[in-house]
Amino acid sequence: MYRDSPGRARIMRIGKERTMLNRRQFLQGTLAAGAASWAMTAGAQASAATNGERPNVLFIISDDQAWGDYSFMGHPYIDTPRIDRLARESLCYTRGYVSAPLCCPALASMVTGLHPHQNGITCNDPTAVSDNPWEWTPERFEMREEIISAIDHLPSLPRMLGEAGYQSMQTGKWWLGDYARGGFTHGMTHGDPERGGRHGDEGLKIGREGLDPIADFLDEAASDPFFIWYAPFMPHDPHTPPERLLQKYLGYIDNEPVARFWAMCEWFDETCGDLLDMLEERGVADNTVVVYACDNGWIQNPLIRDRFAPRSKQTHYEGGIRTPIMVRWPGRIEPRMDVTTPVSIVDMVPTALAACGIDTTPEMPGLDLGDHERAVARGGVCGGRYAHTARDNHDPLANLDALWVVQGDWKLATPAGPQTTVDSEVELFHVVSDPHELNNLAAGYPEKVDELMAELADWWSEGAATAKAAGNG
Ligand SMILES: [Ca+2]
Repeated sequence: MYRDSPGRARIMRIGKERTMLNRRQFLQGTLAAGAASWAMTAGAQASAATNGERPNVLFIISDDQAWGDYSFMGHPYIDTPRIDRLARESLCYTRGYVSAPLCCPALASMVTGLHPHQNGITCNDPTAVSDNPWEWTPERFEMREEIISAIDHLPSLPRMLGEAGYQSMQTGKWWLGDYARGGFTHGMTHGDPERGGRHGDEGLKIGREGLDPIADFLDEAASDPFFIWYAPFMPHDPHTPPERLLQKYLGYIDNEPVARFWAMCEWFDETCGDLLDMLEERGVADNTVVVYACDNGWIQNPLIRDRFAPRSKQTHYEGGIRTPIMVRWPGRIEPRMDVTTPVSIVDMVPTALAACGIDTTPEMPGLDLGDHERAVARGGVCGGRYAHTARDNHDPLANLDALWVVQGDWKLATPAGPQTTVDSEVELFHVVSDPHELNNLAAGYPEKVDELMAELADWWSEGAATAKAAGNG
């Protein structure tokens, strides 16, 4: 059993102290100061650079794929030749972590560079109005609007790049209303609830139905530097791969739900290849920074199609939070496979901004992943686990379930939050030797537990304080 410690005591107080934004205060425009700071930063940099010096940026974001579901990560059956090649050409960190194992908060971190307890986006959907979590009423749509309106004021990568003269294209998953609210100049998602707006609507066709909208965007935006958000609804369910791929994987395993998921991973890989080929064919691949990550994990339930197994999506275990994260910039970032350094998706925005010569905002905790020495020196990363459906629409903190820290070879996870539904013990895993987290070593290493608890508490309070400094308190 773990001992009482100052770090543990501080984590137990989370939610009892009002360290985080109240949603209504947030909506009253209290983020204006933060918004002004990013605009000034981006504007200053824009005047100092010319178009020819600035690279393009492409984010490739997988949806619901576990860290091991790639050939280059050692999967015995799934073929991912195009992402394997991207990994070989990249500075690839095989120990990447999401900010939260849930689509909407994870994607929000990828576009704002902030953790959920900083930007207030801590759930997928507002509170349910009945026992049916999928029932929607006008009031619930209003609650969604309240949650997503955060993006109107938060720093966002396409908005910051736009200040520097970039054109930007949103495709695929996007939870935050119309693409323009995120600062994109072009996009597919309208976000209109009357027309099925929730997590991407028209955008969800990308990849599954081809890449024409991106080709059209490139035709139109070729004269300016560009940013593309490619977050297809893949390999996410519905697991509807082409028949040729389904038959291939049914030849490997006599289990259709699993074969379908494996086939989806290869189908997603094919679309990534088509997209990267498109950059090559247009002669812009060498001047494009490609950043790859997945938004959360997935372990296929072998008994039920389109359903996930325990310890994957929505949990703090490696099957939920770990993903390879890679950066490719030919001639500028040396390809390397880093299998030891933990990194985070909150690093994606600082990585893109560094390549484009734009400063991060003071609130962004991440670093430029192209700076390998800094990433190694940092040593570890932290994150949270939050409820899929909000417990209190006006209190983002009420959705917190657990916190975790990965430091070197170790990982600690603890239940946290005033309404947590996680009833596990504090868990300490030596994740390098035990990547499937079978042996909880907390009882045998009380000093390591104390050390990581304190680190976790520091990270949480620093993030919460930064949110306050930006006007969220
Ligand atoms: Ca997802």
